[in-house]
Amino acid sequence: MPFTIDSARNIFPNTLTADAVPATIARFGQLNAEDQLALIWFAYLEMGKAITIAAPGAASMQFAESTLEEIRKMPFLEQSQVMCDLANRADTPVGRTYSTWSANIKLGFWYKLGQWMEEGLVAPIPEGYQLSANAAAVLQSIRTLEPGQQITVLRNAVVDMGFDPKQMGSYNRVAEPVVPPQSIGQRSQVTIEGVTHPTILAYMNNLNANDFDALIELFAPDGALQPPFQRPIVGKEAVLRFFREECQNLRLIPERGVTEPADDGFTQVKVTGKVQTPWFGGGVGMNIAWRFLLNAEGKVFFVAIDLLASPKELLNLVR
Ligand code: ECH
Ligand code: GLY
Ligand code: GLY
Ligand code: GLY
Repeated sequence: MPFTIDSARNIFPNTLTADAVPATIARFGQLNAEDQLALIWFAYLEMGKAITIAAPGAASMQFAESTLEEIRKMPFLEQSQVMCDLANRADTPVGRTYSTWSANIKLGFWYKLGQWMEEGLVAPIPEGYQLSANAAAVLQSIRTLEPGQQITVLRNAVVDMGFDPKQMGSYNRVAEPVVPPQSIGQRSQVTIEGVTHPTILAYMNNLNANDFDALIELFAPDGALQPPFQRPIVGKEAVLRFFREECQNLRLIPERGVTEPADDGFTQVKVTGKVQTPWFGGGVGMNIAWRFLLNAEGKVFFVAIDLLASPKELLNLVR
């Protein structure tokens, strides 16, 4: 039977993903807005003792600047209301603007608000704020996650805020400009124990070099990419847009893998290793699996990127 995107999602079914992440996010989503904001504040402060976040670049901050200025000028009560409205996904002008932003702009916006909260320019979480029992339990489970899982929970919480874009009709997406790809001479070349397929090596090397135009040519026209805990993004145009909006300056450090024949002349490849985000650099190595299904022409028909349950999973290459 020929592969479909749906059947491709099940290759290497023994891969153990970090299900604690979506579980935690679901519990977080049940909390009221005040608890959500306070919980993130506490988690962010605690995590900040162990890992350092990089300041967002000016190129991404420019898009949030006028909204940030607007908020800075408000009285504390209004500032708190704006933040609660974002957490509540309320239909407000700020909530609508926020929804047009890429993940990095949303993160940069909160990064700045967090700085201003520390400096006393934006309403703080009230001193002595008592989390509800449920919120305290969610914070406790975040503490037990490994750093790569903690930052994934934070990122998802931030990405989910704002007015629901599905209810907005048509609007222009706002993302930071695409940086030029690294020059050929500067590029690093990965090596992967057990994997020599040129498509896989080129995938890693092109993504590391921000060469999204070369990267997308490795995909089949109807190819798909499934980011961690998300539905597949289908078709070259949508995948290229995702690369340009969300995948700049990542560092992929694949370590090992297996290559096996599949039905219809397809090839399945599982690779495990680390990924670093520009937000935390070498400070956080996420444990990742890539599950590739290549078609008979050697093009990517499907690739899933999974956040693994534990470092032990890096060695799990069984089918
Ligand atoms: C404060 C309190 C009030 C409320 C809020 C606050 C601020 C919170 C802030 C949070 C900042 C969080 C950040 C998180 C960043 C996480 C980044 C992650 C990146 C993961 C990337 C991966 C990439 C994988 C991929 C690979 C591919 O091969 C294909 C592409 C792709 C405190 C004020 C809210 C400031 C900065 C988790 C895994 C490998 C799929 C992308
Ligand atoms: N500081 C990391 C970024 O802007 O992506
Ligand atoms: N990484 C420290 C904590 O949140 O527990
Ligand atoms: N979206 C890329 C990153 O957060 O690092």
